[in-house]
Amino acid sequence: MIGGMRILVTHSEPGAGLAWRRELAERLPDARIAIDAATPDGASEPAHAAGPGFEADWAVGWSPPADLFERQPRLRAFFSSGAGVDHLLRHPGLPPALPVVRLEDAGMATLMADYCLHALLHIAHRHDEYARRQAERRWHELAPIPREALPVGIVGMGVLGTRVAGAIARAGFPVRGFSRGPRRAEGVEGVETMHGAARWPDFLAATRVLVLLAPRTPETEDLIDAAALARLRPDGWVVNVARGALVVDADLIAALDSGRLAGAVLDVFREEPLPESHPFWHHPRIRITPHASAPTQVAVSAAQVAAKIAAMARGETPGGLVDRARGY
Ligand code: OXD
Repeated sequence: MIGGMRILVTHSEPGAGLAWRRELAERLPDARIAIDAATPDGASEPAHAAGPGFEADWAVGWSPPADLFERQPRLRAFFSSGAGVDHLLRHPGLPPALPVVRLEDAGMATLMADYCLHALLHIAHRHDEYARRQAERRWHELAPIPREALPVGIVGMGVLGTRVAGAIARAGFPVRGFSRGPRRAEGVEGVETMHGAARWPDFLAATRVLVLLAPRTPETEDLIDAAALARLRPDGWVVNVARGALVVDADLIAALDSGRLAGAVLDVFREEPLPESHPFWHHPRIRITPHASAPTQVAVSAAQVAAKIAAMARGETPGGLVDRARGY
């Protein structure tokens, strides 16, 4: 019964709600799709905003307002418009039994792989050092770091982690993937996988470039602290494209200042936008991007969400259904 369904788009970023509404409407022409009036696009586009009597069957979006679930008591599922669902699982109003569904790849894996490869090639070809030398007008050639001297450890071997691991392995870097439970990097040649708390110290000790791709859960919060950083190979790097809360900020800075770590490439932060006063901005060994490693590809993602809604309406279990106890 797709024709009569009502979908609410509730997105905290201006412009995103309208884009989602447009793309979903193309794929579900018979559905009624409205933007939450309490979001920026709902406020600026009253013609597309949900009126007071609009009770949605499904909702899609990012960081919904605090009272969303009170206002929408008939929801059958919430679809995250991003890869992560921590913004939803920490929402105080989220009904405990409401199914939460996340995007699966939806075009993000290629972008994420590009971002991580770019960081690795930057490291291997010593571009950070060249940037410092350029500031001093120093002409001095450096030998590239051989790829075999840059073993990469990927934390989180879900859909994105597996695709990134494959791309990095194909580029010739030694790669290990770490996950909470047993998981095979299926079909990915050259990727060794490790799992479980007992293997964590060995995984870190084998890693020089730590790439974080795990979801934020109570288990992963503060996972990368002074003790974890101290286990990495010398002249290590941290590349964080997952969530800022995985890393203890002060411990990362201390490891960089002591020379234990060579550098960090950070795309995500505990507080976003990163506050102007945060020391990461000015640290000479930190490179920052504004949560830009893999922006949601709205057309591909809307097609995926439309297919998942159709599957759920038929009574099927969609891919990407979040296990609320595990947190992803
Ligand atoms: C995310 C995203 O979950 O940007 O961080 O998709």
